[in-house]
Amino acid sequence: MGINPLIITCPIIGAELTKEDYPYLPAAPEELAGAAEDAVKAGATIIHLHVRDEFGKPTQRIDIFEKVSAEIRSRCECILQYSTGGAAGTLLEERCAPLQLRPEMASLTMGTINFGPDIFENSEYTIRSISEAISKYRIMPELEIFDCGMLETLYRYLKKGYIPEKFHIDFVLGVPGGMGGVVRNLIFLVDRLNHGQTWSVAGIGRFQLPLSMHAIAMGGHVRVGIEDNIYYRKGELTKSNAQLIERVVRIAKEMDRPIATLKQAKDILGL
Ligand code: KMH
Ligand code: ZN
Repeated sequence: MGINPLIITCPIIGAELTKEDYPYLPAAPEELAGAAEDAVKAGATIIHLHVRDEFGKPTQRIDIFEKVSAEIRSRCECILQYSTGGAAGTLLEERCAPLQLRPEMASLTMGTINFGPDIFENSEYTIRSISEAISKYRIMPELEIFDCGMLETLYRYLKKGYIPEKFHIDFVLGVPGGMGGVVRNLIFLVDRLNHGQTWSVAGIGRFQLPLSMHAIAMGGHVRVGIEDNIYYRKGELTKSNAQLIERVVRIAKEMDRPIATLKQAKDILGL
């Protein structure tokens, strides 16, 4: 097998964390840009982006996405992937709003799940609406798969033409309410891919490291950052997104998976 560079996506903040949960949380535009720059320096090529308002609350405001994106792009080169999930309960129109800024990628979740104590609503209407906005602005979707039913939904919707033909898949495993983060679940899901899609895994909490290691071994890609996991090891908070990425980079290099350059990542994803 030839070289298969590893694409690392970094979800630098997410919508759920607070400074109480995680004291090093980057939230202001300059802090988010700094976190993205450090993540890219450590090896990430895709930045999965949520933003916060002046009060630290998750928001889908276009002006803030614009400001943070400009700040990131002035500091480093990367693929920006906007969240269309927002926080659980964010209205559909707000979830789509930042897409008009035309990032290279955007997330799109393939079904409704319990998300901890909340409901992350993604009805057929919601998915089709976000998918239409993504297509309108010629953005590459990353389809977020939280359980095997969402993969079935993807195949049904592909047949119906609800989802663009080109996409990247991200398996999100270990969310309370979604499929668990054990390795056999990842193997089961990857076995069910039948379109030769590129895929990554986002292991939540303690599953981040073992699932990353398995994805590296299986030829997939990884999502590593504090939106999904704030611990470096049990009982020890990570200092930063970059610290989590640096460990995965060390492991990947030992396993003959060089870290993808920006150009390689774009080629692999077909951007
Ligand atoms: N914050 C979660 C409810 C995404 O970014 O598209 C949804 C989420 C997924 O984070
Ligand atoms: Zn997200």
